Amino acid sequence: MHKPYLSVTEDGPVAVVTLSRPEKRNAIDEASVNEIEAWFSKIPPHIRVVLMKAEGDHFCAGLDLREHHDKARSGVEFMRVCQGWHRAFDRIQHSGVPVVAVMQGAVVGGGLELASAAHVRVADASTYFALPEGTRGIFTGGGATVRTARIITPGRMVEMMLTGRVVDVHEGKAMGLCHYICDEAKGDKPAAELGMELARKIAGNAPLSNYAIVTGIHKIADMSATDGLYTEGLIMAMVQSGEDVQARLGDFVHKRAHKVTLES
Ligand code: 1HE
Repeated sequence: MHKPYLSVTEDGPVAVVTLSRPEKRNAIDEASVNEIEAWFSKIPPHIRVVLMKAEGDHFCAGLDLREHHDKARSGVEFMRVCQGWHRAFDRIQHSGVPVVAVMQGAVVGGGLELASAAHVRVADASTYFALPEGTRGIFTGGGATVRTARIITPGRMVEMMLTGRVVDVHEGKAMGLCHYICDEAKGDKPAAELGMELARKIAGNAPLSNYAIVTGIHKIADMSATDGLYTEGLIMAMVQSGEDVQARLGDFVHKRAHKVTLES
Protein backbone atom coordinates (compact mmCIF):
# COMPACT_ATOMS: atom_id res chain seq x y z
CA MET A 1 0.00 0.00 0.00
CA HIS A 2 1.25 3.46 -0.93
CA LYS A 3 1.66 5.71 2.10
CA PRO A 4 -0.46 8.85 1.49
CA TYR A 5 1.59 11.70 0.04
CA LEU A 6 -0.73 14.39 1.38
CA SER A 7 -1.96 14.78 4.91
CA VAL A 8 -4.80 17.25 5.27
CA THR A 9 -6.16 19.05 8.33
CA GLU A 10 -8.55 21.99 8.61
CA ASP A 11 -8.25 25.17 10.60
CA GLY A 12 -11.57 26.99 10.12
CA PRO A 13 -11.78 28.03 6.45
CA VAL A 14 -8.13 27.06 5.81
CA ALA A 15 -7.16 23.55 4.68
CA VAL A 16 -3.58 22.68 5.62
CA VAL A 17 -2.20 20.29 3.02
CA THR A 18 1.15 18.80 4.03
CA LEU A 19 3.51 16.95 1.68
CA SER A 20 4.28 13.93 3.86
CA ARG A 21 7.12 12.00 2.27
CA PRO A 22 10.07 13.58 4.08
CA GLU A 23 12.08 10.34 4.02
CA LYS A 24 12.31 10.87 0.22
CA ARG A 25 12.51 14.65 0.53
CA ASN A 26 8.88 14.81 -0.67
CA ALA A 27 9.87 13.57 -4.13
CA ILE A 28 6.80 13.09 -6.31
CA ASP A 29 6.04 9.66 -7.77
CA GLU A 30 3.03 8.72 -9.92
CA ALA A 31 0.82 7.88 -6.94
CA SER A 32 1.68 11.25 -5.33
CA VAL A 33 0.77 13.26 -8.40
CA ASN A 34 -2.53 11.37 -8.71
CA GLU A 35 -3.27 12.20 -5.09
CA ILE A 36 -2.52 15.89 -5.65
CA GLU A 37 -4.85 15.96 -8.67
CA ALA A 38 -7.62 14.16 -6.79
CA TRP A 39 -7.51 16.40 -3.71
CA PHE A 40 -7.28 19.71 -5.57
CA SER A 41 -10.11 18.62 -7.88
CA LYS A 42 -12.48 18.23 -4.93
CA ILE A 43 -11.62 20.97 -2.47
CA PRO A 44 -14.45 20.93 0.10
CA PRO A 45 -16.82 23.86 -0.51
CA HIS A 46 -16.31 25.39 2.97
CA ILE A 47 -12.56 25.72 2.36
CA ARG A 48 -11.63 29.26 1.32
CA VAL A 49 -7.83 28.99 1.24
CA VAL A 50 -5.28 26.17 1.10
CA LEU A 51 -2.01 26.35 3.02
CA MET A 52 0.44 23.95 1.36
CA LYS A 53 3.49 22.99 3.38
CA ALA A 54 5.95 20.14 3.60
CA GLU A 55 7.30 17.85 6.30
CA GLY A 56 11.05 17.67 6.92
CA ASP A 57 13.96 19.89 5.96
CA HIS A 58 13.07 20.14 2.28
CA PHE A 59 9.91 21.34 0.56
CA CYS A 60 10.18 19.03 -2.46
CA ALA A 61 13.00 17.31 -4.38
CA GLY A 62 10.90 17.06 -7.56
CA LEU A 63 10.35 14.03 -9.74
CA ASP A 64 10.92 10.66 -8.05
CA LEU A 65 14.14 9.87 -9.88
CA ARG A 66 14.29 6.32 -8.52
CA GLU A 67 10.84 5.46 -9.87
CA HIS A 68 11.72 7.12 -13.17
CA HIS A 69 14.97 5.17 -13.34
CA ASP A 70 13.46 1.84 -12.35
CA LYS A 71 10.50 2.13 -14.74
CA ALA A 72 12.82 3.14 -17.61
CA ARG A 73 9.83 4.88 -19.21
CA SER A 74 9.59 5.35 -22.95
CA GLY A 75 9.12 8.86 -24.34
CA VAL A 76 5.39 8.33 -24.72
CA GLU A 77 5.06 6.87 -21.22
CA PHE A 78 6.91 9.84 -19.75
CA MET A 79 4.77 12.25 -21.76
CA ARG A 80 1.68 10.68 -20.15
CA VAL A 81 3.25 11.09 -16.73
CA CYS A 82 3.98 14.74 -17.48
CA GLN A 83 0.38 15.27 -18.62
CA GLY A 84 -0.68 13.94 -15.22
CA TRP A 85 1.57 16.55 -13.56
CA HIS A 86 0.05 19.23 -15.78
CA ARG A 87 -3.48 18.22 -14.78
CA ALA A 88 -2.59 18.12 -11.09
CA PHE A 89 -0.78 21.47 -11.01
CA ASP A 90 -3.49 23.09 -13.17
CA ARG A 91 -5.95 22.10 -10.45
CA ILE A 92 -3.75 23.86 -7.88
CA GLN A 93 -3.46 27.04 -9.93
CA HIS A 94 -6.98 27.19 -11.38
CA SER A 95 -9.30 25.58 -8.82
CA GLY A 96 -10.51 29.03 -7.76
CA VAL A 97 -9.22 28.60 -4.20
CA PRO A 98 -6.10 30.61 -3.25
CA VAL A 99 -3.09 28.45 -2.34
CA VAL A 100 -0.35 29.73 -0.02
CA ALA A 101 2.87 27.67 -0.10
CA VAL A 102 5.29 27.59 2.82
CA MET A 103 8.74 26.44 1.75
CA GLN A 104 12.02 25.34 3.28
CA GLY A 105 15.22 23.74 1.99
CA ALA A 106 15.19 22.35 -1.53
CA VAL A 107 12.49 23.63 -3.90
CA VAL A 108 13.96 21.98 -6.95
CA GLY A 109 12.92 20.59 -10.30
CA GLY A 110 9.32 19.42 -10.03
CA GLY A 111 9.28 20.90 -6.51
CA LEU A 112 9.73 24.35 -8.02
CA GLU A 113 7.04 23.54 -10.58
CA LEU A 114 4.72 22.63 -7.70
CA ALA A 115 5.53 25.86 -5.83
CA SER A 116 5.07 27.87 -9.04
CA ALA A 117 1.44 26.71 -9.20
CA ALA A 118 0.73 28.25 -5.76
CA HIS A 119 -0.46 31.85 -5.59
CA VAL A 120 1.50 33.11 -2.59
CA ARG A 121 4.92 31.74 -1.63
CA VAL A 122 6.51 32.15 1.80
CA ALA A 123 10.07 30.88 2.33
CA ASP A 124 12.20 30.38 5.40
CA ALA A 125 15.90 31.30 5.32
CA SER A 126 17.00 27.74 4.39
CA THR A 127 15.04 27.76 1.14
CA TYR A 128 16.77 27.45 -2.20
CA PHE A 129 15.67 26.91 -5.79
CA ALA A 130 17.12 25.01 -8.74
CA LEU A 131 16.16 23.39 -12.02
CA PRO A 132 18.65 20.50 -12.23
CA GLU A 133 16.83 18.67 -15.04
CA GLY A 134 19.60 19.41 -17.56
CA THR A 135 22.15 17.80 -15.26
CA ARG A 136 19.90 14.71 -14.92
CA GLY A 137 19.50 14.30 -18.69
CA ILE A 138 15.82 15.24 -18.75
CA PHE A 139 13.67 18.36 -19.17
CA THR A 140 10.98 20.05 -17.13
CA GLY A 141 7.62 18.26 -17.34
CA GLY A 142 5.50 19.78 -14.59
CA GLY A 143 4.75 23.15 -16.16
CA ALA A 144 7.92 25.15 -15.45
CA THR A 145 8.22 26.36 -19.04
CA VAL A 146 4.84 28.03 -18.57
CA ARG A 147 4.58 28.94 -14.88
CA THR A 148 8.15 29.32 -13.64
CA ALA A 149 9.25 31.03 -16.85
CA ARG A 150 6.46 33.57 -16.43
CA ILE A 151 7.54 34.28 -12.89
CA ILE A 152 11.27 34.65 -13.47
CA THR A 153 11.30 35.32 -17.28
CA PRO A 154 12.17 32.69 -19.89
CA GLY A 155 15.75 33.99 -20.14
CA ARG A 156 16.45 33.41 -16.45
CA MET A 157 14.91 29.95 -16.66
CA VAL A 158 17.18 29.05 -19.59
CA GLU A 159 20.20 30.14 -17.59
CA MET A 160 19.12 28.24 -14.45
CA MET A 161 18.52 25.09 -16.49
CA LEU A 162 21.72 25.28 -18.49
CA THR A 163 23.90 25.79 -15.44
CA GLY A 164 21.80 23.84 -12.90
CA ARG A 165 22.90 26.44 -10.38
CA VAL A 166 21.33 26.89 -6.97
CA VAL A 167 19.51 30.17 -6.37
CA ASP A 168 19.44 31.21 -2.73
CA VAL A 169 16.34 32.56 -1.05
CA HIS A 170 17.31 36.22 -1.46
CA GLU A 171 17.96 35.96 -5.20
CA GLY A 172 14.83 33.81 -5.41
CA LYS A 173 12.77 36.59 -3.85
CA ALA A 174 14.22 39.15 -6.25
CA MET A 175 13.14 36.83 -9.10
CA GLY A 176 9.63 36.37 -7.65
CA LEU A 177 10.09 32.72 -6.67
CA CYS A 178 9.01 33.67 -3.16
CA HIS A 179 7.12 36.72 -1.97
CA TYR A 180 8.18 36.65 1.68
CA ILE A 181 11.30 35.48 3.54
CA CYS A 182 11.04 34.58 7.22
CA ASP A 183 14.50 34.60 8.77
CA GLU A 184 14.00 33.50 12.36
CA ALA A 185 17.66 34.25 13.17
CA LYS A 186 16.83 37.89 12.43
CA GLY A 187 13.72 37.84 14.62
CA ASP A 188 11.14 37.06 11.94
CA LYS A 189 8.22 34.81 12.79
CA PRO A 190 8.37 31.22 11.50
CA ALA A 191 7.38 30.85 7.84
CA ALA A 192 4.48 28.52 8.72
CA GLU A 193 3.09 31.14 11.10
CA LEU A 194 3.24 33.90 8.48
CA GLY A 195 1.76 31.50 5.91
CA MET A 196 -1.21 30.82 8.18
CA GLU A 197 -1.65 34.54 8.93
CA LEU A 198 -1.73 35.29 5.20
CA ALA A 199 -4.10 32.37 4.56
CA ARG A 200 -6.53 33.67 7.21
CA LYS A 201 -6.29 37.20 5.82
CA ILE A 202 -7.01 35.98 2.29
CA ALA A 203 -9.92 33.91 3.64
CA GLY A 204 -11.40 37.20 4.86
CA ASN A 205 -11.66 38.60 1.32
CA ALA A 206 -14.94 38.36 -0.57
CA PRO A 207 -15.05 34.79 -1.98
CA LEU A 208 -15.93 35.98 -5.49
CA SER A 209 -12.99 38.42 -5.48
CA ASN A 210 -10.63 35.59 -4.50
CA TYR A 211 -12.09 33.36 -7.19
CA ALA A 212 -11.63 36.06 -9.83
CA ILE A 213 -8.09 36.87 -8.71
CA VAL A 214 -6.81 33.31 -8.87
CA THR A 215 -8.65 32.28 -12.01
CA GLY A 216 -8.85 35.53 -14.01
CA ILE A 217 -5.42 37.12 -13.99
CA HIS A 218 -3.47 34.18 -15.41
CA LYS A 219 -6.19 33.47 -17.98
CA ILE A 220 -6.18 37.09 -19.15
CA ALA A 221 -2.39 36.92 -19.49
CA ASP A 222 -3.02 34.31 -22.22
CA MET A 223 -5.34 36.66 -24.15
CA SER A 224 -4.89 39.58 -26.52
CA ALA A 225 -5.15 43.02 -24.90
CA THR A 226 -8.59 43.57 -26.45
CA ASP A 227 -9.93 40.25 -25.20
CA GLY A 228 -8.28 40.77 -21.83
CA LEU A 229 -9.85 44.17 -21.22
CA TYR A 230 -13.27 42.87 -22.26
CA THR A 231 -12.91 39.85 -19.98
CA GLU A 232 -11.73 42.06 -17.10
CA GLY A 233 -14.94 44.08 -17.42
CA LEU A 234 -17.05 40.93 -17.39
CA ILE A 235 -15.24 39.58 -14.36
CA MET A 236 -15.71 42.89 -12.55
CA ALA A 237 -19.44 42.78 -13.32
CA MET A 238 -19.68 39.22 -12.03
CA VAL A 239 -17.64 39.87 -8.86
CA GLN A 240 -19.50 43.02 -7.90
CA SER A 241 -22.77 41.09 -7.92
CA GLY A 242 -21.52 39.26 -4.80
CA GLU A 243 -23.78 39.58 -1.78
CA ASP A 244 -21.31 41.25 0.62
CA VAL A 245 -20.04 43.92 -1.79
CA GLN A 246 -22.39 46.70 -0.65
CA ALA A 247 -21.60 45.94 2.99
CA ARG A 248 -17.86 46.12 2.36
CA LEU A 249 -18.18 49.39 0.44
CA GLY A 250 -20.48 50.72 3.18
CA ASP A 251 -17.85 49.91 5.79
CA PHE A 252 -15.47 52.23 3.98
CA VAL A 253 -18.04 54.95 3.39
CA HIS A 254 -19.01 54.91 7.09
CA LYS A 255 -15.36 54.88 8.19
CA ARG A 256 -15.47 51.38 9.68
CA ALA A 257 -13.01 49.82 7.24
CA HIS A 258 -9.20 49.82 7.40
CA LYS A 259 -7.30 52.41 5.38
CA VAL A 260 -4.61 51.42 2.92
CA THR A 261 -1.48 52.86 4.50
CA LEU A 262 2.13 51.75 4.83
CA GLU A 263 1.34 50.60 8.38
CA SER A 264 -1.71 48.50 7.46
C1 1HE B 1 14.89 11.03 -3.80
C2 1HE B 1 14.86 12.27 -4.47
C3 1HE B 1 14.25 12.30 -5.75
C4 1HE B 1 15.85 12.53 -2.58
N1 1HE B 1 13.75 11.16 -6.23
N2 1HE B 1 14.38 9.93 -4.34
N3 1HE B 1 15.43 16.34 -8.34
C5 1HE B 1 16.72 16.43 -8.03
O1 1HE B 1 17.60 16.33 -8.84
C6 1HE B 1 17.01 16.57 -6.55
C7 1HE B 1 17.54 15.25 -6.00
N4 1HE B 1 17.72 15.26 -4.54
C8 1HE B 1 18.73 15.91 -3.95
O2 1HE B 1 19.53 16.60 -4.54
C9 1HE B 1 18.87 15.71 -2.46
O3 1HE B 1 18.14 14.52 -2.10
C10 1HE B 1 18.33 16.88 -1.60
C11 1HE B 1 19.28 18.07 -1.73
C12 1HE B 1 16.93 17.28 -1.99
C13 1HE B 1 18.28 16.44 -0.10
O4 1HE B 1 19.56 15.96 0.29
P1 1HE B 1 19.67 15.11 1.63
O5 1HE B 1 21.14 14.87 1.88
O6 1HE B 1 18.87 15.74 2.72
O7 1HE B 1 18.93 13.72 1.34
P2 1HE B 1 19.41 12.47 0.47
O8 1HE B 1 20.29 11.59 1.30
O9 1HE B 1 19.95 12.88 -0.84
O10 1HE B 1 18.02 11.77 0.18
C14 1HE B 1 17.29 11.10 1.22
C15 1HE B 1 16.47 10.04 0.53
O11 1HE B 1 15.55 10.65 -0.38
C16 1HE B 1 17.33 9.12 -0.33
O12 1HE B 1 16.70 7.86 -0.37
P3 1HE B 1 17.31 6.60 0.47
O13 1HE B 1 16.42 5.47 0.09
O14 1HE B 1 18.74 6.47 0.01
O15 1HE B 1 17.20 7.00 1.92
C17 1HE B 1 17.21 9.75 -1.70
O16 1HE B 1 17.45 8.82 -2.74
C18 1HE B 1 15.76 10.18 -1.68
N5 1HE B 1 15.51 11.23 -2.64
N6 1HE B 1 15.45 13.19 -3.69
C19 1HE B 1 13.81 10.01 -5.54
N7 1HE B 1 14.13 13.43 -6.46
C20 1HE B 1 7.88 16.18 -14.16
S1 1HE B 1 9.48 16.41 -14.51
C21 1HE B 1 10.27 17.03 -13.11
C22 1HE B 1 11.74 16.89 -13.28
C23 1HE B 1 12.49 16.95 -11.99
O17 1HE B 1 11.96 17.14 -10.93
S2 1HE B 1 14.17 16.70 -12.10
C24 1HE B 1 14.78 17.16 -10.54
C25 1HE B 1 14.90 15.97 -9.63
